[in-house]
Amino acid sequence: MFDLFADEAPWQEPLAEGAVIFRRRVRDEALAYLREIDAIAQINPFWHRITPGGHVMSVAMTNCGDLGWGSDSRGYRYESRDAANGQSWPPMPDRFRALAHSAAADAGYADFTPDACLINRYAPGAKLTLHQDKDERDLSQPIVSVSLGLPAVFLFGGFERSDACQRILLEQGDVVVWGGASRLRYHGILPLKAGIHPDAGSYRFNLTFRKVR
Ligand code: MD3
Ligand code: FE
Repeated sequence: MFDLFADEAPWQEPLAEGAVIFRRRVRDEALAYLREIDAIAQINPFWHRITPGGHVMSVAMTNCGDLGWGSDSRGYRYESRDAANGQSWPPMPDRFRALAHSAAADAGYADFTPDACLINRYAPGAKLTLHQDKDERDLSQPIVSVSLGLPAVFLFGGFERSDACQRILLEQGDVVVWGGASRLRYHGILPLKAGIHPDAGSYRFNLTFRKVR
């Protein structure tokens, strides 16, 4: 079949105050992103964190950059070493750093210099329950996210866990900048629907760039 959308250019949509979605922004570079993720995971493999409540997270995680997000029975924190093997995190690839900086700038956040990149890996059924990201020191700094592989339904809520949520499909190449009034909104990911993606197989990956310190 002739693919009417094969040459579709990226486009952007305002999501909420302070939040912008850049649809398909890195779609043409997806394989390069996936190869960088593979190289990072060769050194610091994905593993499943334990929540402070004692549950094993369904999302597997690794990190790159100076700091990595972690969780154990004592709480959530950013750490300069991988608790699984005592190694520091691999450096943030130039491509990652440049994208985070340029997407933030295009959304109106100048000078975004992330020091952490959390890499989430979703297998079928993996989910992220509604939460706020508030372990970073300066909440005037945005978070930039990049979605790769299988699509997922993102839940975008309000400032209370019980507030109604918008449902937004995030697909390979989508980049979202979350800042300003959106920075403390509750959000999550519904259980991943099984599928085979031509570039990423049975997984979804998500990068989140953060300025922690
Ligand atoms: C909205 N990750 O790692 S990225 C996370 O797809 C996380 O793996 C999801 O939530 C994922 O913490 C969603 C989109 C995202 C990231 C941070 C946000 C949305 C956000 C911070 C504030 C508001
Ligand atoms: Fe989050």
